[in-house]
Amino acid sequence: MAGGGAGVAHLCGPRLLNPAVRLSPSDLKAALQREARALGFDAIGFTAPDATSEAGKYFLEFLGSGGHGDMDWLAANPERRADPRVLWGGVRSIIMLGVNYGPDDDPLDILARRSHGAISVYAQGDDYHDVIKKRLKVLARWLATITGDEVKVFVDTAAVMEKPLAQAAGIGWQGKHTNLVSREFGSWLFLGAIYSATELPRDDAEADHCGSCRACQDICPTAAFPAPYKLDARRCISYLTIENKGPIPHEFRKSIGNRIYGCDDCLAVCPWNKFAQAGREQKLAARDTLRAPALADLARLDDAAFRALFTKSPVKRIGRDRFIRNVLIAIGNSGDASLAGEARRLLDDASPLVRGAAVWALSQLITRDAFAALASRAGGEPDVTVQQEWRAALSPHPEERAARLEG
Ligand code: B12
Ligand code: SF4
Ligand code: SF4
Repeated sequence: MAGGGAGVAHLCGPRLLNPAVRLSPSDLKAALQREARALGFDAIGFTAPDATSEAGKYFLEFLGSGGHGDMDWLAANPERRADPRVLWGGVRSIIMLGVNYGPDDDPLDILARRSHGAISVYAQGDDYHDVIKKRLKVLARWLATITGDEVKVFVDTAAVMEKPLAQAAGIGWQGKHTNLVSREFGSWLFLGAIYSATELPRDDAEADHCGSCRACQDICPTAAFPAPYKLDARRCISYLTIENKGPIPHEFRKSIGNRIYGCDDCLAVCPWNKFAQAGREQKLAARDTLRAPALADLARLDDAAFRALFTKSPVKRIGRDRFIRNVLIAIGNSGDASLAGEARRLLDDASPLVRGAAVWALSQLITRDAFAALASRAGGEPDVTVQQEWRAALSPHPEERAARLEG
């Protein structure tokens, strides 16, 4: 997933080297592999900072096309992300690590239960940033103690292209859906990186094993792939439900279905998942409360209840209002008239983001006449974007009208 904050930890080991532990580079690499596995990492690979120049070029093209949408943090200092040596001139080796978070059921099953919300697999347990970063720090400290050289650790939030680096380190390849696919773990690896000032022997890069398959392209509900290996994040449900701060564009509302936080479709459909195994880290395992929460319950969350339900979960990052916006889109798509009362109640919410989504949700669940009877409420609405939602919902051709308003 994505994140904009600083994710750098500088760790430096003692300069004193114990001759007893002075290891050859290949012995050091083998020892690191053992330590990593003991710490709970499922995959480890080694590469060099010059390994991803091609990816850097594609990244700059992606920014040029505007594919990053409002993720300004992704576009900030692009030269640092495109080339690890610009981020840190002292880097000599990059150690890429993966943690398997394979689900114990089919993540697509929940999509048919439309009165329940689908939270993507990665967000049903504790926040992986916290879980993985702690381990990366322990491993990096271990390395720094042995070598005396400086190290830095990154997971997700820093200017690091984790997927191309993981491919260069042999952990997997970037599939046509742009995520890293592993022959051992399928689509379900979280990634993290250690940059080290020590020279270490690099691994061979993994080759592309997508072949003629295009299952991930075909299943995408919002046609977010303009071409294989290229994602337009602005169309991706993960971006729309997590990164996007404003109203969800009308064009995508129906395709979102009951996905209330992220999306797993392109990952789940990959044939390489036949080799996947359920993750072994309990902290990342799905909490029962987050596997298929009822939309009716979620719609009633106030700020305190939202924070309590999503303690330590990545979902907490988007805040209650954005989350309820997503829940309302799912309510509008549920076809469940018993949820209309929840949408109606949220017409009076303090947040304009929530009120606007409530207007749309209600318009999807009650008859045109019943909705038109509420028209007088539109006049009292102080917020311009919510007024637009009312106008779109009351027009004879709501989606057409909404497209004109957005255009
Ligand atoms: C920004 C971001 C997002 C954005 C944009 C996603 C994207 N694909 O770029 C959004 C919000 C949409 C997102 C969604 C998700 N994310 Co995210 N995200 C990131 C983040 C922070 C940066 C990724 C990035 O640099 N994007 C910019 C693009 C240009 O880079 P790229 O994806 O590598 O693109 C390459 C290809 O397009 C290729 N390419 C381009 N043109 C061409 C042409 C040809 C011919 C070829 C061969 C290649 C090629 O070159 C580009 C550069 O390598 C990373 C963490 C990190 N620091 O790396 C996590 C990360 C990628 N996300 C992750 C996850 C889990 C997800 C989701 C699955 C979450 C969910 N369930 O909802 C979805 C998946 C959506 C998808 N299909 O990608 C994991 C992926 C783990 C893995 N095994 O790959 C990461 C690595 C986080 C982590 N630390 O584990 N994410
Ligand atoms: S995560 Fe969902 S919306 Fe995004 S590219 Fe994959 S299938 Fe499409
Ligand atoms: S679904 Fe097919 S095309 Fe997509 S990443 Fe997996 S193997 Fe590659």
